[in-house]
Amino acid sequence: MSNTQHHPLNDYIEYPVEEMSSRSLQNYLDIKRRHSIRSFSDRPVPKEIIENCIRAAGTAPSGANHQPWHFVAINNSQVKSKIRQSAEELEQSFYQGRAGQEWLDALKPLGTNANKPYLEKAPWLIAVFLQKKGGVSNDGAQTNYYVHESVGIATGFLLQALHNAGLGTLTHTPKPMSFLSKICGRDNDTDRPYMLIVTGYPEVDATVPEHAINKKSLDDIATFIE
Ligand code: IYR
Repeated sequence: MSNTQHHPLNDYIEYPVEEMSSRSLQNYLDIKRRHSIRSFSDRPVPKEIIENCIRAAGTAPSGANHQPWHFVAINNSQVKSKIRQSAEELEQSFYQGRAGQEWLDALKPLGTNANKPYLEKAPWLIAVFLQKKGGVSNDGAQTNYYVHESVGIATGFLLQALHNAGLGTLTHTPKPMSFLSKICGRDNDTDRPYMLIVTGYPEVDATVPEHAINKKSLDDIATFIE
């Protein structure tokens, strides 16, 4: 039987409009400082921080609240090395032509290449998996809904949480990513690799490509119908 009980919304906080205004601006200024970086320090980051960030990701809304995600957080050197090795092999063929010229041209301003030392150096890699089936109890049978949307939102929450905690982040999507299932001990039939998040302290000489700082203006990204 399904549980149809409802609870009062007792953890909602209403702020005065002026405070909403300053909070919305402050949040924009804070998240605007998040940049994808590719140079990480090997300084350790306590597991508890990663746990809290994954807890935050797990509060994301999802289709029928099925929470169709699984996060594998890795700080084991051998496992990170395996991931680096597999990812670099794939990236080599990507950059040597599999990507096609248009894609390679689009990546040029970022200066990326097949070399991924940060996959070993950063203290934590978080592999995000998407589950097409499983339901709330993750019994494997029930269909999950809007899985890409749900996992995308949860991954956004995770990036925001890591940034808010004071960590640098990189979203990494080696293609194809199926090697991650095996390395992370997930069943590829149920758990599809969605994204790999690299996190840790930025290296002191970390840089951000000019191209990546240029964000579209509000006029470009939004239309208001009043
Ligand atoms: N996965 C490759 C290529 C890459 C693709 C996109 I789209 C990017 O925004 C950045 C990189 C790599 O990590 O190098």
